[in-house]
Amino acid sequence: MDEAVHKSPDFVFHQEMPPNGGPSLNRLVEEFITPETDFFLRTHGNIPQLASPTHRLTIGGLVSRPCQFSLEELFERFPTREITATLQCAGNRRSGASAFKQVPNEVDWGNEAISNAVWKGCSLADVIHSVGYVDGAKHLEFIGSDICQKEGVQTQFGGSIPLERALVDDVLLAWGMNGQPLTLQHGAPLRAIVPGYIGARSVKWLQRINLLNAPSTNLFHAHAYRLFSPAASSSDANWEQALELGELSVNSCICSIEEVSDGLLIKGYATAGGSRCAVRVEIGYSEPLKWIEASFQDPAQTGSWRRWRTLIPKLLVGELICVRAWDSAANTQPEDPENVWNFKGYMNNAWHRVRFGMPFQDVLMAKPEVEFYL
Ligand SMILES: Nc1nc2c(c(=O)[nH]1)N[C@H]1C(S)=C(S)[C@@H](COP(=O)(O)O)O[C@H]1N2
Ligand SMILES: [Mo]
Repeated sequence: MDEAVHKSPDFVFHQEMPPNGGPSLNRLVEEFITPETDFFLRTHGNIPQLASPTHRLTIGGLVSRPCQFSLEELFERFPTREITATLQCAGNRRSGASAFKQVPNEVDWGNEAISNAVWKGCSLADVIHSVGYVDGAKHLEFIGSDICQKEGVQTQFGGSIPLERALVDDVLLAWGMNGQPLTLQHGAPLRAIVPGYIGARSVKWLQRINLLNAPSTNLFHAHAYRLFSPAASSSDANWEQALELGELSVNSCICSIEEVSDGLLIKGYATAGGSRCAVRVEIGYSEPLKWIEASFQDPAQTGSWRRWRTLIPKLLVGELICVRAWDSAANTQPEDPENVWNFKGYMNNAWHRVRFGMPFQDVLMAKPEVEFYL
Protein backbone atom coordinates (compact mmCIF):
# COMPACT_ATOMS: atom_id res chain seq x y z
CA MET A 1 0.00 0.00 0.00
CA ASP A 2 1.22 3.52 -0.76
CA GLU A 3 2.55 5.14 2.43
CA ALA A 4 0.37 8.24 1.86
CA VAL A 5 -2.78 6.13 2.39
CA HIS A 6 -4.33 6.45 5.86
CA LYS A 7 -7.83 5.04 6.17
CA SER A 8 -10.11 3.69 8.91
CA PRO A 9 -9.52 0.05 9.95
CA ASP A 10 -12.81 -1.06 8.36
CA PHE A 11 -12.24 0.79 5.05
CA VAL A 12 -12.78 -1.70 2.21
CA PHE A 13 -10.01 -1.76 -0.40
CA HIS A 14 -10.93 -3.16 -3.81
CA GLN A 15 -7.33 -2.80 -4.86
CA GLU A 16 -4.10 -1.77 -3.12
CA MET A 17 -1.96 -0.56 -6.02
CA PRO A 18 -3.14 1.92 -7.04
CA PRO A 19 -5.27 2.24 -3.88
CA ASN A 20 -9.02 2.17 -4.47
CA GLY A 21 -11.65 1.70 -1.81
CA GLY A 22 -14.50 3.07 0.23
CA PRO A 23 -16.04 3.05 3.69
CA SER A 24 -18.21 0.25 5.02
CA LEU A 25 -21.82 0.92 4.01
CA ASN A 26 -23.14 1.35 7.56
CA ARG A 27 -20.53 3.98 8.20
CA LEU A 28 -21.11 5.71 4.88
CA VAL A 29 -24.50 7.10 5.91
CA GLU A 30 -23.74 7.67 9.59
CA GLU A 31 -22.75 11.29 9.02
CA PHE A 32 -23.65 14.02 6.54
CA ILE A 33 -19.97 15.01 6.29
CA THR A 34 -17.78 11.98 5.70
CA PRO A 35 -14.66 11.96 7.92
CA GLU A 36 -11.48 12.15 5.86
CA THR A 37 -10.31 8.67 6.93
CA ASP A 38 -13.60 7.19 5.62
CA PHE A 39 -13.86 9.25 2.40
CA PHE A 40 -13.71 6.92 -0.64
CA LEU A 41 -10.43 6.87 -2.50
CA ARG A 42 -10.09 6.62 -6.26
CA THR A 43 -6.61 6.70 -7.78
CA HIS A 44 -5.41 5.70 -11.23
CA GLY A 45 -1.65 6.02 -10.67
CA ASN A 46 0.85 7.03 -8.00
CA ILE A 47 0.18 9.45 -5.14
CA PRO A 48 2.66 12.25 -5.86
CA GLN A 49 4.51 13.70 -2.86
CA LEU A 50 4.19 17.39 -3.68
CA ALA A 51 5.39 20.05 -1.23
CA SER A 52 3.00 22.99 -0.76
CA PRO A 53 5.69 25.74 -0.55
CA THR A 54 7.28 24.86 -3.89
CA HIS A 55 4.21 23.66 -5.80
CA ARG A 56 3.06 25.86 -8.69
CA LEU A 57 -0.20 25.82 -10.64
CA THR A 58 0.45 26.71 -14.28
CA ILE A 59 -2.37 28.23 -16.32
CA GLY A 60 -2.06 28.27 -20.10
CA GLY A 61 -3.75 27.65 -23.42
CA LEU A 62 -6.29 30.21 -24.65
CA VAL A 63 -5.73 32.64 -21.77
CA SER A 64 -4.83 36.33 -22.08
CA ARG A 65 -1.90 36.09 -19.65
CA PRO A 66 -0.36 32.62 -19.13
CA CYS A 67 0.96 32.44 -15.57
CA GLN A 68 1.90 30.42 -12.52
CA PHE A 69 0.55 30.63 -8.99
CA SER A 70 2.01 29.37 -5.74
CA LEU A 71 -0.50 28.29 -3.10
CA GLU A 72 0.32 31.36 -1.09
CA GLU A 73 -0.52 33.59 -4.06
CA LEU A 74 -3.87 31.85 -4.59
CA PHE A 75 -4.62 32.27 -0.90
CA GLU A 76 -3.63 35.94 -0.80
CA ARG A 77 -5.06 37.14 -4.10
CA PHE A 78 -8.48 35.51 -4.08
CA PRO A 79 -11.29 35.32 -1.50
CA THR A 80 -11.38 32.03 0.36
CA ARG A 81 -14.57 30.02 -0.02
CA GLU A 82 -15.95 26.93 1.63
CA ILE A 83 -18.49 24.64 0.02
CA THR A 84 -20.06 21.30 0.88
CA ALA A 85 -19.86 18.95 -2.07
CA THR A 86 -20.41 15.25 -2.64
CA LEU A 87 -17.96 13.46 -4.89
CA GLN A 88 -19.27 10.42 -6.69
CA CYS A 89 -17.33 8.23 -9.07
CA ALA A 90 -18.96 7.47 -12.45
CA GLY A 91 -18.22 3.83 -11.55
CA ASN A 92 -20.25 3.93 -8.32
CA ARG A 93 -22.63 0.92 -8.21
CA ARG A 94 -20.75 -0.85 -11.01
CA SER A 95 -21.22 -4.15 -9.15
CA GLY A 96 -24.98 -3.88 -9.77
CA ALA A 97 -24.28 -3.59 -13.50
CA SER A 98 -21.64 -6.32 -13.50
CA ALA A 99 -24.00 -8.67 -11.63
CA PHE A 100 -26.28 -8.37 -14.67
CA LYS A 101 -23.44 -8.73 -17.20
CA GLN A 102 -19.67 -8.74 -16.67
CA VAL A 103 -17.73 -5.47 -16.87
CA PRO A 104 -14.11 -6.47 -17.47
CA ASN A 105 -11.01 -4.69 -16.12
CA GLU A 106 -12.72 -2.13 -13.90
CA VAL A 107 -12.91 -1.65 -10.14
CA ASP A 108 -16.08 -3.46 -9.01
CA TRP A 109 -17.49 -0.68 -6.82
CA GLY A 110 -20.55 -1.31 -4.70
CA ASN A 111 -22.43 1.72 -3.36
CA GLU A 112 -19.40 3.18 -1.63
CA ALA A 113 -17.68 5.22 -4.38
CA ILE A 114 -19.26 8.36 -2.95
CA SER A 115 -18.61 10.67 0.02
CA ASN A 116 -19.40 14.19 1.13
CA ALA A 117 -16.99 16.83 2.47
CA VAL A 118 -16.54 20.52 3.17
CA TRP A 119 -13.93 21.88 0.78
CA LYS A 120 -11.97 25.07 1.24
CA GLY A 121 -10.14 26.99 -1.45
CA CYS A 122 -10.74 29.77 -3.92
CA SER A 123 -13.19 29.98 -6.79
CA LEU A 124 -11.72 28.88 -10.09
CA ALA A 125 -13.86 31.63 -11.66
CA ASP A 126 -11.95 34.36 -9.77
CA VAL A 127 -8.62 32.95 -10.95
CA ILE A 128 -9.72 32.63 -14.58
CA HIS A 129 -11.18 36.14 -14.63
CA SER A 130 -7.87 37.46 -13.31
CA VAL A 131 -5.82 35.79 -16.08
CA GLY A 132 -8.44 36.49 -18.76
CA TYR A 133 -9.28 34.29 -21.74
CA VAL A 134 -9.39 34.79 -25.45
CA ASP A 135 -12.10 34.16 -28.07
CA GLY A 136 -12.55 30.51 -28.82
CA ALA A 137 -11.90 29.31 -25.26
CA LYS A 138 -14.74 26.85 -24.63
CA HIS A 139 -13.35 24.16 -22.34
CA LEU A 140 -11.16 24.15 -19.26
CA GLU A 141 -8.79 21.24 -18.76
CA PHE A 142 -7.31 20.13 -15.43
CA ILE A 143 -4.08 18.10 -15.42
CA GLY A 144 -2.86 16.26 -12.32
CA SER A 145 0.76 15.52 -11.35
CA ASP A 146 0.26 11.76 -11.02
CA ILE A 147 1.56 9.31 -13.57
CA CYS A 148 -0.84 6.60 -14.69
CA GLN A 149 -0.49 3.63 -17.02
CA LYS A 150 -3.17 3.62 -19.68
CA GLU A 151 -3.35 1.75 -22.98
CA GLY A 152 0.33 0.90 -22.70
CA VAL A 153 1.51 4.48 -22.21
CA GLN A 154 2.33 6.60 -19.20
CA THR A 155 0.10 9.64 -18.89
CA GLN A 156 -0.92 12.24 -16.33
CA PHE A 157 -4.53 12.12 -15.17
CA GLY A 158 -6.67 14.89 -16.67
CA GLY A 159 -10.01 15.94 -18.07
CA SER A 160 -12.02 19.00 -18.99
CA ILE A 161 -15.31 20.69 -18.20
CA PRO A 162 -17.13 23.30 -20.30
CA LEU A 163 -15.74 26.79 -19.60
CA GLU A 164 -19.28 27.92 -18.84
CA ARG A 165 -19.42 25.44 -15.94
CA ALA A 166 -15.90 26.34 -14.79
CA LEU A 167 -16.93 29.98 -14.42
CA VAL A 168 -19.68 29.29 -11.87
CA ASP A 169 -18.28 30.21 -8.48
CA ASP A 170 -18.90 26.84 -6.78
CA VAL A 171 -16.05 25.22 -8.74
CA LEU A 172 -13.09 25.35 -6.35
CA LEU A 173 -9.35 25.10 -6.39
CA ALA A 174 -9.26 23.45 -2.98
CA TRP A 175 -6.49 23.17 -0.40
CA GLY A 176 -8.65 22.25 2.61
CA MET A 177 -11.02 19.42 3.47
CA ASN A 178 -13.28 19.15 6.55
CA GLY A 179 -11.50 21.99 8.36
CA GLN A 180 -8.01 20.53 7.86
CA PRO A 181 -5.36 20.96 5.18
CA LEU A 182 -6.06 18.67 2.21
CA THR A 183 -4.24 15.34 2.68
CA LEU A 184 -1.93 13.78 0.08
CA GLN A 185 -4.34 10.89 -0.57
CA HIS A 186 -7.12 13.35 -1.49
CA GLY A 187 -5.02 15.55 -3.76
CA ALA A 188 -2.74 17.85 -1.70
CA PRO A 189 -1.58 20.44 -2.11
CA LEU A 190 -4.31 21.47 -4.58
CA ARG A 191 -7.27 19.82 -6.29
CA ALA A 192 -10.27 20.81 -8.34
CA ILE A 193 -13.78 20.35 -6.95
CA VAL A 194 -16.57 20.32 -9.53
CA PRO A 195 -19.91 19.81 -7.71
CA GLY A 196 -22.58 17.84 -9.57
CA TYR A 197 -20.08 16.35 -12.06
CA ILE A 198 -18.57 12.86 -12.15
CA GLY A 199 -15.72 12.55 -9.64
CA ALA A 200 -13.15 12.21 -12.42
CA ARG A 201 -13.39 15.94 -13.19
CA SER A 202 -12.35 16.85 -9.63
CA VAL A 203 -8.70 16.41 -10.53
CA LYS A 204 -6.28 15.87 -7.63
CA TRP A 205 -2.64 17.00 -7.35
CA LEU A 206 -3.52 19.79 -9.78
CA GLN A 207 -0.53 20.92 -11.81
CA ARG A 208 -1.93 22.66 -14.90
CA ILE A 209 -5.06 24.30 -16.18
CA ASN A 210 -5.42 24.76 -19.94
CA LEU A 211 -8.13 26.68 -21.73
CA LEU A 212 -9.06 24.88 -24.94
CA ASN A 213 -11.37 25.26 -27.91
CA ALA A 214 -12.45 21.59 -27.70
CA PRO A 215 -12.78 18.98 -24.95
CA SER A 216 -9.56 17.55 -23.48
CA THR A 217 -7.64 14.95 -25.48
CA ASN A 218 -6.18 13.50 -22.26
CA LEU A 219 -6.75 9.73 -22.34
CA PHE A 220 -8.85 9.93 -19.16
CA HIS A 221 -11.21 12.26 -20.99
CA ALA A 222 -11.06 10.99 -24.57
CA HIS A 223 -10.76 7.23 -23.88
CA ALA A 224 -12.57 6.87 -20.56
CA TYR A 225 -15.60 8.38 -18.85
CA ARG A 226 -17.73 8.12 -21.97
CA LEU A 227 -21.06 6.42 -22.06
CA PHE A 228 -21.80 3.76 -24.67
CA SER A 229 -25.08 2.07 -25.45
CA PRO A 230 -25.74 -1.37 -23.93
CA ALA A 231 -25.07 -2.92 -27.35
CA ALA A 232 -21.55 -1.45 -27.82
CA SER A 233 -18.46 -3.49 -26.95
CA SER A 234 -14.86 -2.47 -26.29
CA SER A 235 -13.76 -3.91 -29.64
CA ASP A 236 -16.12 -1.76 -31.75
CA ALA A 237 -16.17 1.31 -29.47
CA ASN A 238 -16.20 4.66 -31.23
CA TRP A 239 -14.82 6.86 -28.47
CA GLU A 240 -15.29 10.12 -30.34
CA GLN A 241 -19.01 9.58 -30.82
CA ALA A 242 -19.75 8.26 -27.34
CA LEU A 243 -21.44 10.53 -24.84
CA GLU A 244 -18.90 12.53 -22.86
CA LEU A 245 -19.78 12.21 -19.17
CA GLY A 246 -20.21 15.38 -17.17
CA GLU A 247 -23.18 15.91 -14.89
CA LEU A 248 -24.19 13.02 -12.68
CA SER A 249 -27.68 11.50 -12.91
CA VAL A 250 -30.27 10.92 -10.19
CA ASN A 251 -29.41 7.95 -8.00
CA SER A 252 -30.19 6.32 -4.66
CA CYS A 253 -28.96 3.35 -2.65
CA ILE A 254 -29.82 1.27 0.37
CA CYS A 255 -26.85 1.25 2.77
CA SER A 256 -28.16 -0.36 5.94
CA ILE A 257 -31.07 -2.47 7.17
CA GLU A 258 -31.57 -2.69 10.90
CA GLU A 259 -34.13 -4.80 12.77
CA VAL A 260 -35.86 -2.60 15.31
CA SER A 261 -38.82 -3.40 17.59
CA ASP A 262 -41.50 -2.21 15.15
CA GLY A 263 -40.01 -3.25 11.83
CA LEU A 264 -36.96 -2.69 9.67
CA LEU A 265 -35.14 0.62 9.64
CA ILE A 266 -33.74 1.22 6.15
CA LYS A 267 -31.10 3.90 5.57
CA GLY A 268 -29.35 5.17 2.48
CA TYR A 269 -28.49 8.16 0.34
CA ALA A 270 -29.84 9.90 -2.76
CA THR A 271 -28.02 12.18 -5.19
CA ALA A 272 -28.73 14.29 -8.24
CA GLY A 273 -26.41 15.83 -10.82
CA GLY A 274 -25.75 19.33 -12.11
CA SER A 275 -27.57 21.94 -10.09
CA ARG A 276 -30.45 19.55 -9.33
CA CYS A 277 -31.33 18.02 -5.94
CA ALA A 278 -32.88 14.72 -4.92
CA VAL A 279 -36.43 15.59 -3.88
CA ARG A 280 -38.24 12.27 -3.33
CA VAL A 281 -37.17 8.79 -2.31
CA GLU A 282 -39.45 5.75 -2.31
CA ILE A 283 -38.81 2.37 -0.77
CA GLY A 284 -40.53 -0.67 -2.25
CA TYR A 285 -40.83 -3.93 -0.31
CA SER A 286 -42.29 -7.42 -0.74
CA GLU A 287 -43.66 -8.74 -4.01
CA PRO A 288 -45.75 -7.24 -5.54
CA LEU A 289 -43.91 -4.13 -4.35
CA LYS A 290 -45.56 -1.80 -1.87
CA TRP A 291 -44.05 1.67 -2.04
CA ILE A 292 -43.65 4.15 0.79
CA GLU A 293 -41.90 7.50 0.87
CA ALA A 294 -38.71 7.83 2.92
CA SER A 295 -37.83 10.96 4.89
CA PHE A 296 -34.73 13.00 4.25
CA GLN A 297 -32.24 13.64 7.02
CA ASP A 298 -30.40 16.38 5.15
CA PRO A 299 -31.62 19.56 3.41
CA ALA A 300 -31.98 19.93 -0.37
CA GLN A 301 -28.74 21.60 -1.36
CA THR A 302 -27.18 21.67 -4.83
CA GLY A 303 -24.05 19.53 -5.02
CA SER A 304 -24.72 17.55 -1.83
CA TRP A 305 -26.19 14.15 -1.21
CA ARG A 306 -29.22 13.66 1.01
CA ARG A 307 -29.34 10.78 3.42
CA TRP A 308 -32.79 9.29 3.97
CA ARG A 309 -34.38 6.70 6.23
CA THR A 310 -37.65 4.86 6.59
CA LEU A 311 -39.32 2.19 8.65
CA ILE A 312 -40.94 -0.75 6.85
CA PRO A 313 -42.75 -3.75 8.32
CA LYS A 314 -40.75 -6.87 9.23
CA LEU A 315 -40.01 -9.07 6.22
CA LEU A 316 -39.17 -12.72 5.74
CA VAL A 317 -35.62 -13.63 4.82
CA GLY A 318 -35.22 -13.29 1.07
CA GLU A 319 -37.95 -10.69 0.55
CA LEU A 320 -37.14 -7.81 -1.77
CA ILE A 321 -36.40 -4.23 -0.73
CA CYS A 322 -35.67 -1.57 -3.35
CA VAL A 323 -35.25 2.18 -3.64
CA ARG A 324 -35.80 4.80 -6.32
CA ALA A 325 -35.43 8.60 -6.22
CA TRP A 326 -36.62 11.63 -8.17
CA ASP A 327 -34.67 14.83 -8.69
CA SER A 328 -35.85 18.44 -8.90
CA ALA A 329 -36.18 18.19 -12.71
CA ALA A 330 -38.56 15.19 -12.30
CA ASN A 331 -35.99 12.69 -13.55
CA THR A 332 -36.22 9.28 -11.97
CA GLN A 333 -34.20 6.08 -12.04
CA PRO A 334 -34.62 3.27 -14.58
CA GLU A 335 -35.95 0.02 -13.19
CA ASP A 336 -33.39 -2.48 -14.47
CA PRO A 337 -29.60 -2.49 -14.83
CA GLU A 338 -30.17 -4.06 -18.25
CA ASN A 339 -31.28 -0.65 -19.56
CA VAL A 340 -28.19 1.18 -18.34
CA TRP A 341 -25.51 -1.50 -18.66
CA ASN A 342 -22.46 -0.44 -20.69
CA PHE A 343 -19.10 -2.15 -21.11
CA LYS A 344 -17.33 0.42 -18.88
CA GLY A 345 -19.95 0.02 -16.15
CA TYR A 346 -20.52 3.76 -15.70
CA MET A 347 -23.53 5.59 -14.26
CA ASN A 348 -25.52 2.61 -13.02
CA ASN A 349 -28.58 4.25 -11.54
CA ALA A 350 -31.08 1.42 -11.84
CA TRP A 351 -33.32 0.87 -8.81
CA HIS A 352 -31.12 -0.50 -6.06
CA ARG A 353 -32.50 -3.87 -4.93
CA VAL A 354 -31.48 -6.07 -2.04
CA ARG A 355 -32.97 -9.13 -0.40
CA PHE A 356 -33.58 -9.02 3.31
CA GLY A 357 -31.33 -11.13 5.52
CA MET A 358 -29.09 -12.47 2.78
CA PRO A 359 -25.33 -12.17 2.91
CA PHE A 360 -24.25 -9.82 0.16
CA GLN A 361 -21.83 -11.85 -1.90
CA ASP A 362 -22.99 -15.44 -1.62
CA VAL A 363 -26.51 -14.85 -2.81
CA LEU A 364 -25.43 -12.40 -5.49
CA MET A 365 -23.93 -15.37 -7.31
CA ALA A 366 -27.04 -17.48 -6.92
CA LYS A 367 -29.40 -14.92 -8.45
CA PRO A 368 -27.48 -12.38 -10.43
CA GLU A 369 -30.04 -9.70 -11.16
CA VAL A 370 -30.30 -8.37 -7.63
CA GLU A 371 -27.90 -7.56 -4.82
CA PHE A 372 -28.27 -8.97 -1.34
CA TYR A 373 -26.96 -8.07 2.03
CA LEU A 374 -27.52 -7.40 5.67
N1 LIG B 1 -4.92 13.43 -10.48
C1 LIG B 1 -5.96 12.60 -10.29
N2 LIG B 1 -7.16 13.12 -10.00
C2 LIG B 1 -8.22 12.33 -9.81
C3 LIG B 1 -8.12 10.92 -9.95
C4 LIG B 1 -6.83 10.39 -10.24
O1 LIG B 1 -6.64 9.17 -10.35
N3 LIG B 1 -5.78 11.26 -10.41
N4 LIG B 1 -9.26 10.14 -9.83
C5 LIG B 1 -10.52 10.84 -10.12
C6 LIG B 1 -11.70 10.07 -9.87
S1 LIG B 1 -12.12 8.95 -11.05
C7 LIG B 1 -12.51 10.31 -8.79
S2 LIG B 1 -13.97 9.50 -8.62
C8 LIG B 1 -12.13 11.29 -7.76
C9 LIG B 1 -12.05 10.63 -6.41
O2 LIG B 1 -11.62 11.54 -5.43
P1 LIG B 1 -11.13 11.03 -4.02
O3 LIG B 1 -10.06 9.99 -4.22
O4 LIG B 1 -10.68 12.22 -3.28
O5 LIG B 1 -12.33 10.40 -3.39
O6 LIG B 1 -10.87 11.88 -8.01
C10 LIG B 1 -10.62 12.16 -9.37
N5 LIG B 1 -9.41 12.91 -9.49
MO1 LIG C 1 -14.17 8.15 -10.67
